[in-house]
Amino acid sequence: MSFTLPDLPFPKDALEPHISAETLEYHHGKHHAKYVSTLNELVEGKPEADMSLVDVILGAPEGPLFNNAAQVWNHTFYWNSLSPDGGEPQGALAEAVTRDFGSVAKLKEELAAAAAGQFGSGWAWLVWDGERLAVVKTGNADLPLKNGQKPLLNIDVWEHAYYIDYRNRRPEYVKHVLDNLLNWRFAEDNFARVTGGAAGG
Ligand code: MN3
Repeated sequence: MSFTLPDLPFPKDALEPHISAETLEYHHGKHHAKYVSTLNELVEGKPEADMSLVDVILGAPEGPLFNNAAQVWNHTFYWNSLSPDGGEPQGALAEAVTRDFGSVAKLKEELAAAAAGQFGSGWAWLVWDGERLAVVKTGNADLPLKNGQKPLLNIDVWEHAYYIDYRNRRPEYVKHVLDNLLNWRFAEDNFARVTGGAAGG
């Protein structure tokens, strides 16, 4: 068994003008693909080859196995966190956003600050910590699952996510994502799953 690169959940040009097809060509077709192929090289002939990706991540010490496995997971989650028609949060998630942040606008401010404030490569996340929603940032390949938090959405802030389209202007890339591309249906599905559909209860 080996780990595989999932297809993008949308056509390569679907996120334009905010994220170009050229960025996705590299980000999915080169970077994500490379994490998958390196992971497969690292687990070849080892018990991890037959484990789930999450089990590999949670069981790996700091180092190449963790980094590549986590980056495979982080990127698949990121593609699903993006959508050309993400809309606004609805239902139980919308209620939780209002309770825990005050408004969707405030949540987006916190995500923008986390994304801008991550020094060097990493990720900004909306998570469920078991009792409330929270915004967190992680460095390099690190991810909230390691801390027992349940991710609902993420934003890649590695330079390869935005350098073709925005050069060094990370906040501009993040603003375009926050205002146009967040897949709230994906976040709602994750929220229902991790809260057992009993949000706020
Ligand atoms: Mn990336």
